[in-house]
Amino acid sequence: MFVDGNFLGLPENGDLVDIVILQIPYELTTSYGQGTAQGPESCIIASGQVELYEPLLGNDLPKGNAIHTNQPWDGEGNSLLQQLDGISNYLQPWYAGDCFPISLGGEHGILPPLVNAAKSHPLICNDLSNLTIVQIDAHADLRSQLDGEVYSHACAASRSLDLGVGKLLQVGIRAYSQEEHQTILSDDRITTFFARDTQNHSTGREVWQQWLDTLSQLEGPIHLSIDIDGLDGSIVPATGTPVPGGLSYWQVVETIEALFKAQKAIVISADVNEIVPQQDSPLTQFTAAMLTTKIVAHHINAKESGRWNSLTQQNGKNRMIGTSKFFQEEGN
Ligand SMILES: [Mn+2]
Repeated sequence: MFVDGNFLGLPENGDLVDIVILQIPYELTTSYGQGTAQGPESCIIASGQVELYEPLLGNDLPKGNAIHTNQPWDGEGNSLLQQLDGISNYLQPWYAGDCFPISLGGEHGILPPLVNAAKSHPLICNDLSNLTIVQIDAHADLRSQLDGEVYSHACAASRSLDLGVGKLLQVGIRAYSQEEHQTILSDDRITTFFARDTQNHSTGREVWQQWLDTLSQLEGPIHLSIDIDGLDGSIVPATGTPVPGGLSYWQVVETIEALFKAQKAIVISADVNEIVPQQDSPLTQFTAAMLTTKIVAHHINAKESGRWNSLTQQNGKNRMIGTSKFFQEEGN
């Protein structure tokens, strides 16, 4: 039975939730392209065309798992800070450690409220220094501000580090300012693999292997943030700011594989953002849907191998309902 509006068209399974697809149609500061607010819905529609057979699992998805497609974030809030709080509160109930949340965006400005929501995860326990963010992106997103806006998508990684995130790994990076370059060089928490190095025709293979090795050595909880403009612009022409010279589809898949295979790490959540519905062809949103499906499959594989359960089984079903006001200024 195909269910319209559900990821992969899969039916819900009562109250059971193993994996939740969250939709954040947030668009406030995208500087160039328009249309990321329609991204999550377009990705879910495109997911209806993704093959359910997953070679990794040797079976069709969801392979006995309950995939819940949640109602989209309501978009309410009279100011940017209220909206960021709204996003954080929308996400937080799904960060109790008993299911795997995947957020579809929306612009990359969703990352700081997502990180804020992740504080309640049992493996984070309010200490974000435990958390590593792996960021696939064309842009470093390390500006201190863009056009005066500190919560711009161009500052998403900076604000996440400000919240206390312990480690940031970036790949695909090929558009950045001098300030961002300085930050990459001087901040010990940041490791950046530039696209110019990983995509080089003669030496790129070796650098790419170093990236995969770096991922395999990670420890502790991981959030994977895929800005789809990290892929080459030819594959994702409808994203907010398509950039040439980016990663191939298979490089992103290899990154997902390496991350979920890292023996001392556990991927606790992921997001796929900056999706814009492409009009002439569904390639952009279909690529996003394919990558989201790969994440789902790798999470199921991690669960089957016992690595997910062993780290979260102490947690019950007592989800906290968010009342966070983290992003609001005093007196607001
Ligand atoms: Mn980004």
